[in-house]
Amino acid sequence: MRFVHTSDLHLGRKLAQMSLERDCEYLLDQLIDLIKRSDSKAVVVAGDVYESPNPTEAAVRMWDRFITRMADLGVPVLAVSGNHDSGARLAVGSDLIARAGIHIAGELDDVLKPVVIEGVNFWLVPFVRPADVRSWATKQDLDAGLVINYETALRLLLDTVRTTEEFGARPNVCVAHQFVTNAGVTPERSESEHLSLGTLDNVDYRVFEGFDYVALGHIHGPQRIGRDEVRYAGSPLKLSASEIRQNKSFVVVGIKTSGGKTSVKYKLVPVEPLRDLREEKGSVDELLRRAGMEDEQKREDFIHAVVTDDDPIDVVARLRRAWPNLEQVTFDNAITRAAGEVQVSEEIDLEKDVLDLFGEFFQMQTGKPLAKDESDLVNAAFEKVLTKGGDAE
Ligand SMILES: [Mn+2]
Repeated sequence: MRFVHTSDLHLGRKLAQMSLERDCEYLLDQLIDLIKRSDSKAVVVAGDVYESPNPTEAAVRMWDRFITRMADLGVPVLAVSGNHDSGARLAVGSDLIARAGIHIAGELDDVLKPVVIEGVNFWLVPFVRPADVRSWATKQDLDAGLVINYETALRLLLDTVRTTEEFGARPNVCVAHQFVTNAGVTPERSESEHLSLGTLDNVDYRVFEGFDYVALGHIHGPQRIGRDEVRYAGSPLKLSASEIRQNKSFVVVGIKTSGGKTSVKYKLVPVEPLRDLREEKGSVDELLRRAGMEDEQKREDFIHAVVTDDDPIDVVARLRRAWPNLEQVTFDNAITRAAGEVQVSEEIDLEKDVLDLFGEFFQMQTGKPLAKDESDLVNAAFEKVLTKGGDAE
């Protein structure tokens, strides 16, 4: 059987204060096309359906339309709540809509019964904190110290799954939304994931031992963790500047059983964004020239501009006229380079001439000395201020 694995849709998220609604619709259309084209029998959404536990109305409508279209197609949806979602709100009416093939796990109770599709078990594990597992665990488990952090909490849950009769009966897919690592090595991360501080929330990939495929959500860059079959699909949209260089994709997973042996194949299918998020670096003149050569659609992209001029004027307004969806402007010039090398003397010599002091400050800020016309200007300004001050006394 074949299915598509995606995650981290973050419906309702904005980029540079602009709605991504059209972008999300465009990508959900692509997802549905891919499901049809690949003859997939299910679609997995591994958490962070929404950007927020209180999603916008537009986001709820989008998800509603998506699951309705999937139900009409007769292709089951297997979704879990992520750390951005409210499990209870995402899973509202889940027992009812499960009858239409839409399976949404938002609470721990959903974990212990698999959804069986075409002879494959899907175990849906919503994002859980150790405290959730502690209130679910038996007193014996707790006394034995089995739930002390994210890893031990998840291990207890999955150990329980592994001892079920169903687990031994069919190939097993686990759907989860956690921070999974290999021997404590941090995977490629991006700033839009909102991970908690520290590393106590990480879970070693070995807790998924015995599962034929682990469909993960949470990390936004597509990657395997520890083995090929433990995989982050990544977010299909670039959600922050830190994701500019990621290749966004959906995963098509194939599971085959013959002679009692299960084999898993997977393929990454690139996602084409409606509007890309890309970095453009150069002087303002260069950037404007480049923008002028782009067609109308390309100029709709989100632009992260890195400006190299030392004395740029009115940059944001000028760039926004060329690229209306300017995401952010940062600078890589003499000023920012000097900022890393600033040395502040411990004492300021107040005996020094005020123009000399200003000259030093200017050099610290810009990395170059005052030019003749600049120092004339500053001199004139100081003269004016200092004389006026004298008058006031
Ligand atoms: Mn996420």
